[in-house]
Formats: sequence, C-alpha cells, structure tokens
Amino acid sequence: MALVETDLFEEKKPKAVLVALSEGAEESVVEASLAELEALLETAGGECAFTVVQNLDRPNTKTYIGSGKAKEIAEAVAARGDIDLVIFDNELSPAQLNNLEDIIGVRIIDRTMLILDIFALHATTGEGKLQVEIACLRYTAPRLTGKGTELSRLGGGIGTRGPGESKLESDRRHLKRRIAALEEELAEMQRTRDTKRAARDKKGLKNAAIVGYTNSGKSTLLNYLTGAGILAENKLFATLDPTTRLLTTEDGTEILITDTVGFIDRLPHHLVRAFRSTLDELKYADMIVSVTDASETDTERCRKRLVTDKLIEELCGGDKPVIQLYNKSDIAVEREQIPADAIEISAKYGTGIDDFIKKLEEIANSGMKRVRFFFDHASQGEVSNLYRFATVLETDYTPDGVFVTADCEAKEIGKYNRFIVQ
Ligand SMILES: Nc1nc2c(ncn2[C@@H]2O[C@H](COP(=O)(O)OP(=O)(O)OP(=O)(O)O)[C@@H](O)[C@H]2O)c(=O)[nH]1
Ligand SMILES: [Mg+2]
Repeated sequence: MALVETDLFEEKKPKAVLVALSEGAEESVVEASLAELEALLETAGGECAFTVVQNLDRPNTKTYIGSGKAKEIAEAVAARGDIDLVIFDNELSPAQLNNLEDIIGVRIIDRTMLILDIFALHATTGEGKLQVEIACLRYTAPRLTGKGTELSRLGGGIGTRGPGESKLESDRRHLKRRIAALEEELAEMQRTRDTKRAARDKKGLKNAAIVGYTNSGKSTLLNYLTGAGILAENKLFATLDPTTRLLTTEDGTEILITDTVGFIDRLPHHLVRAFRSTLDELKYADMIVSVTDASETDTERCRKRLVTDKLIEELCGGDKPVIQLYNKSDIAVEREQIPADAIEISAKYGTGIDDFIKKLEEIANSGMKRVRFFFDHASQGEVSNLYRFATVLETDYTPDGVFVTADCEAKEIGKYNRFIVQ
C-alpha cells in the first residue's frame, strides 16, 4: 500500500475541530468520547483546536449536526484560518460527509476514518497492511466523489494515509476488483496462519490470548512475561499484528500467549471484518486474559470493560475461561471499585504477576487433552497407570512397542512427557 509519509515529525501539526452530538447521552459520556477522539487525533499526529458539542437527540440525515450548527462551524473555521480539518465523533454517511464538506469548506473526516488512518500508520507486517488496505477501500468505495483532492491536501495527511489518492479516484468497479484481489491475497496468508496454528495444536499446547482496550498494557504484559520485545507505548493501537510467545512457568507448565490488536468503543466494522484472521487468534484460544487499565477513573474503566466484554463475547463466544487483570496497579485510582474477582497487577513493575501465573497454570492444567504416547517394551508397565487419569481411545501394537491415543487430565500429562509423540 502506498502510504503517504506521516506528519508525526513535521513541525506544524495539522489542527482539527472535534465535533460530537449528544444523542441523549449525559454530558460526561459525550466528554469522555470526545477526549478519546482527541487521543486518537494526537496518535495520528494532529492537535485539537477546539471542540463543539451539539445537544440533539438524533443526527440530521443530511448534515449529521443541524445545518445551522454546521454554518456556525464554517464561520469559526474561516475566522481562525488555521484549521486543517473537522473530525466528527461518529461514522458519517457518504451524503453527510459531502454536504458537510460543502458547507464548512475544509476536509471532513469521521471517527472511523481517523481510526483507519492510525491503523494505516501503525501496520508493519504484510498481513497487517493488507488488512488495513481492505478496510480502507471498503470504507472509501461508497464515499468516492471525484472531488476532494485539494481538500484532502489541506487535511495535512490525516485520513489520507490509507490507499493513495489516485487509487481513491478510480471508479468503484475498479475498487471492487482490487478489494477482491487483496482478499484473495489475505486468504492465502490466512491459510499459512491456519497451518501454523494446526502445528501448534498438534503439540497439545494451551493458548492464552491477551485482550483489552487499546493502551491498557497488553504488550507490556507479554514483554514482562516472555521478553517478547514488542513495541509498547503510550499511543492508541500501537500493536496491530499478533505476537505469540511460549511461557514456561516454574512448575514446568507451558502456555502459548498471544498479544494482539486492542479494542475501542465503536471499533469500525470494516476493521473487524478485515482483521478477521488476526482476531481469529481469540477464537482458537483456550483462555482469555482480559486487561483493564486501573489507572483510570471507575467510570472510564466500566465503559471500557463493557466494550471489551462485548467484543470478547462476539469474537470468542462466551464459553472460555476469562482471567480479569487490572493493570497499572502502581498508579491505580479508586481501588475499592476494582471487582473482587480481578487480579491487580503492574505489567511494568511485575507486581501481582505471580498470582496471575498461578491462575494461568490452574486453568492450563484443568480439563482434558488428547495425547498420543509411545511406550516401548521396557516401559509397558506405565500403560496401566495411564488408565487412572486418562480415557484410552486407541492402542496400536507394533513390534517395538505400543502407540496409545488417550484423553488425559491435563495436570497429569507432565509426568508422561517423555512418552508423548504428538
Ligand atoms: N505505570 C504503568 N504504566 C504501564 C503499565 N503497563 C503498561 N503501561 C504503559 O501503558 C502504555 C500502553 O502500554 P502498551 O503495552 O503499549 O498497551 P497495549 O494494550 O499493548 O496498547 P495497544 O497495542 O495500543 O492496544 C505504555 O506507555 C506503557 O508503558 C503499568 O503496569 N504501569
Ligand atoms: Mg500493544
């Protein structure tokens, strides 16, 4: 994908006006959402000039906000003369986007496009880039107008780092063909991923997936546990591509742990769809490690937990064990509000990690696992012991010894490690 150079290190950061509708929500809820939009903007390399909130129960179908309000913004923008773009805190329809651009006269983008832009900025691997490009094209296709070239340049890059301009201007049929071709490419990568996963499964290793709101400390946690060396920083969506590492605990339990893309409120559905193969890591996990940032207010934590719990349910189904971690305990606030079933940790300093590992071991060693053993003649005596904790499914005698396939209690398998063939 032809990404335009980032503006992150340019002296002049693009200035944006942030606009939200109340849609009946309380003031504090709208404020929190705007604060998140501002954090997204800063991650994309821009800065907020001022914010506008309109109290309106339902969006205007033509202009999202009221047309009077849109004119007010146009005047304020013209008066200041230093505004590069206006960002709306929700997804706009193609018509709303166009109408607003006509009235306000600077580039208009919406929450979805801003998130897509950050993803484009942070994608590093081929698969990540491909997934972002598909999401961008799917978002852009119905919004093609042919105009907007000069406007987008005014936007200082933000919202344009997806596919290059010339591509956006070609007709929709061309886009459709391009999306199909990219999806085929992605499907090929997915097959490779599936093969790798199958190889891992064969070894009978348990998988844990770390999930949680963006910036909650997932990568820091995997780094602390395994020295994975993943980039962890105070930015939204620092991680897009999944990293899996093997954790061997003191009692010898082996668990594969995967860190992956963070969640956010109203995660654009184009991204969820495009990142399906990445998000599948969650579907195939044996357990989920859900990370919440304990350094935020209880209201913020609850809001983010709700978003996270909903996405876990949607992406992994509701039947997996979930470990709740409240991270950043070193700077936690309103600690009395942290749920009793949660483990408080600091991924940065290692506090509480022992309790977390104990819980991981407990879950990894519970339940049954299907294992194939080989016992040579000298160790045939072990076979009868096996029946105490395993259901033997198949025995296969050979001149050298016997192959046994059995469903075993996971916590007992360790003792038989030397007989395992698969
Ligand atoms: N004080 C403190 N800071 C932490 C702790 N854990 C993580 N952080 C900081 O929180 C920020 C985000 O951490 P990451 O590990 O990148 O968060 P993430 O969940 O992987 O974020 P995304 O990949 O963007 O979804 C970084 O600046 C970390 O240094 C902690 O236990 N204490
Ligand atoms: Mg991360």
